[in-house]
Amino acid sequence: MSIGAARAYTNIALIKYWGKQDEQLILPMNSSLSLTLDAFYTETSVRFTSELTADRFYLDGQLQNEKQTKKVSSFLDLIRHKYDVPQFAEITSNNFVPTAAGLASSASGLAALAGACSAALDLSLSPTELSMLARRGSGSACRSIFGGFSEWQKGDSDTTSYAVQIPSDSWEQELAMLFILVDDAQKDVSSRDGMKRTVETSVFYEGWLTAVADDLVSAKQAIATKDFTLLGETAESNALRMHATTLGATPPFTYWSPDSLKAMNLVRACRLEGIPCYFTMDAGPNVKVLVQKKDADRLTARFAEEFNENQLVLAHAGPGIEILDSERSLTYD
Ligand code: 2P0
Repeated sequence: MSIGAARAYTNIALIKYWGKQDEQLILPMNSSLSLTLDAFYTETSVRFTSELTADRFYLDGQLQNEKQTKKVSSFLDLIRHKYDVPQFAEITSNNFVPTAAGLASSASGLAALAGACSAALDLSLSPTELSMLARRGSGSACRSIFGGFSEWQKGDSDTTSYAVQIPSDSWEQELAMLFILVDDAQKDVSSRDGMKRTVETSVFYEGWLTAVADDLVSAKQAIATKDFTLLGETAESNALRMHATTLGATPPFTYWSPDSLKAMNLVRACRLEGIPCYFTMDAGPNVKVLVQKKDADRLTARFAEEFNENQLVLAHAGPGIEILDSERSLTYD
């Protein structure tokens, strides 16, 4: 019997991953760049045992059904195949989020799972190898291996596509991100389905690929020179470009809801009022606002005038993956 456990924090992309060149290997069409955050994380323990005849997955204390276990089991199948492991596993995973507003993240979840498997099987992987492995579970998970800023270099094969930490002289410690949790009245399009539809059908996808390469250069320059305005403007434009591709898909779709627009407009108003801040959005209606730590309280107070306080969560830069004492983690059962 082998046991391992890990904690991984979620990350939010400032330059988005949007589209795959290889769906099986999860190789992206473009490189991306993210900030790992402290406010949302997942702790996962994995126990491989010959007592089981199928994987058993507990999420936040609830035993998951076969459909809910599929993504985890597919990842474990990969591990079993790659490392010649015959056993099934019991997986216990807990998402630590400040509210119950659907903020569970595949980035933190699959990164923690990869770390727990690596610990359980004593694989002695380097951070780069762990990033490659986490990528096979969920693309964005490869960036959560590292704290602070990380860049997922797209590569063109299983061993050339992984994240690296971006040197920043700890500049990320001066930044914060305010999450605006927005109700979603629409039917969800998963990020996996959304990016696939966009790559295959969007008349704007070529434009995205051209723009994102330049945006990445600008974002890295901004980090190197600690230029908050350049980083914020680049991230906001990049998010809008990603979301523009969904309107050019067949059938068209959008992740925006009326309250997403309200939050975006409030960010623009805050800038005019003298609070430098910039928004980004992912495959859902929530809006995330990049701000300097020194302005975070003012920004939060301004948003509290227009949104409920329980819709607002302030996050700061977070650490990379941590391997946990597996005995401790098993007490979450
Ligand atoms: C990102 N997103 O860079 C982008 C921006 C959503 C929008 O990575 O199919 O859950 O498992 O590789 O990592 C969400 O996609 O997708 C994502 P898969 P994943 O953060």
